[in-house]
Amino acid sequence: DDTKRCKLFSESPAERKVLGLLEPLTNKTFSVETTSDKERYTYQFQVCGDVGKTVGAGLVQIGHTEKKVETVLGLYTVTQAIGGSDWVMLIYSNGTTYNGHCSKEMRKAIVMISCNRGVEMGKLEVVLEERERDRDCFYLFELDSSAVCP
Ligand code: M6D
Repeated sequence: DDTKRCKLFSESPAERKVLGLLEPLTNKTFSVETTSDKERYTYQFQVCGDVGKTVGAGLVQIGHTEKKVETVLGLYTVTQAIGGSDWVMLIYSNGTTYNGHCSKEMRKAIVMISCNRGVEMGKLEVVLEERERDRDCFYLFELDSSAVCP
């Protein structure tokens, strides 16, 4: 079970079970490019696996400038998994710190995985980045998968 590579922020059997649902989604890099012409980024995501250059990074943001700056949005070594009847919310914390937002806290990524019986692994979508607040900022993503269906 490759979801065991995820380290839970606070280990519990119930949370482990939720995380285990995501096993069919492991060992695949999900990529999405944002099309806003002001700031264009590519996002890469894995369930409990490495993306980008930083060991432990489960979700990264890569800039489309010459330098291809890579920002860690969250580590799978600092995971939380919350499950409902037909969805799982996967949270990776301890990403690269902000310089001018969110009291310079570390970035955090939330991936909302929703039941869709029609797709084993859907497309990763960027929902938003919440950064106009003092604390608890986050990047939000969505993904459809039959893996979390009841
Ligand atoms: C950029 C991107 C944006 C983020 C911004 C924050 O590189 O990661 O998603 O909102 O950085 O800028 P500061 O200056 O707060 O680090």
